[in-house]
Amino acid sequence: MIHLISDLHLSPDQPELLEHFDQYSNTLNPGDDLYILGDLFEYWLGDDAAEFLGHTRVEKVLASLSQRQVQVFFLSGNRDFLLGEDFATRCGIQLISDEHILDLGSKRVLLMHGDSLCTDDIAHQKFRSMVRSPSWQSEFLAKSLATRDAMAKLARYRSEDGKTQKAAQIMDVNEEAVDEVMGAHQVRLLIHGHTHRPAIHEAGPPRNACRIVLGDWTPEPSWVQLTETGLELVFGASRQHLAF
Ligand code: LP5
Ligand code: MN
Repeated sequence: MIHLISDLHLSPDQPELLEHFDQYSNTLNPGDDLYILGDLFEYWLGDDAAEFLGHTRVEKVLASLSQRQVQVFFLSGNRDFLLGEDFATRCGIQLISDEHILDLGSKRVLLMHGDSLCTDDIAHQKFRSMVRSPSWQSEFLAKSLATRDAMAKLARYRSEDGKTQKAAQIMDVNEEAVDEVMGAHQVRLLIHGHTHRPAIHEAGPPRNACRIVLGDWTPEPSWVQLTETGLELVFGASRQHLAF
């Protein structure tokens, strides 16, 4: 079985989120695959900052999954794009890139975090291209943990403040961007997170495409279970199905 989650936004300030993740992890079986589609963490300052941020227990939960033969794949989000190979090695997980193709044999599925699809949000796309550049990242990672933390907190404050002034539509995906990326990868199924608007969007002919949006984990976990014949999206008390 393939499982997909995103947007847990784990933070030591909200220990119940890690409890939920631990409980969810224990429901997965040996041989299962877990895909984390970004924003596992509230924010990430680099792999040398796990202890500073109070995330050592998260490493243990991830490591115990790989010890139980559950393979974990991680695709980073706009909060944890600085998560790297050191962390992955410590936890026994595998990093995958945004726009990852999951090949089910009979079906190819495109996996993304989703923020790159919000192309109407010009401020975010500018911020994204800055912080995703290798030169910006190496400069940032060379700073002290205290400086990085102060910068991240300022960015978080500015982001929350900015969102109060943006229309909801601007913070959703742009349909043309969705069509473009699905066309470029020749897929009919896209699964992403980021917007925290869990849903199954189906586009009839001529596109015959489906876009699945994962939910966040507040107040309850959200996930997708995927097989070759269909999927189930769970959020809150809602369970939605899609047959292929
Ligand atoms: O994350 P969320 O849900 O609040 O909003 C996102 C977009 N915001 C972001 C910014 C992140 O929240 C910040 C993450 C911090 C990561 C820590 C490491 C890196 C530190 C970086 C330090 C510079 O992605 C938001 C979208 C929203 O999703 C919906 O799609 O609208 O986009 C923005 O808010 C764009 C803003 O322009 C971001 C402004 C940040 C300004 C940073 C200036 C800080 C300079 C510090 C210099 C000392
Ligand atoms: Mn996000």
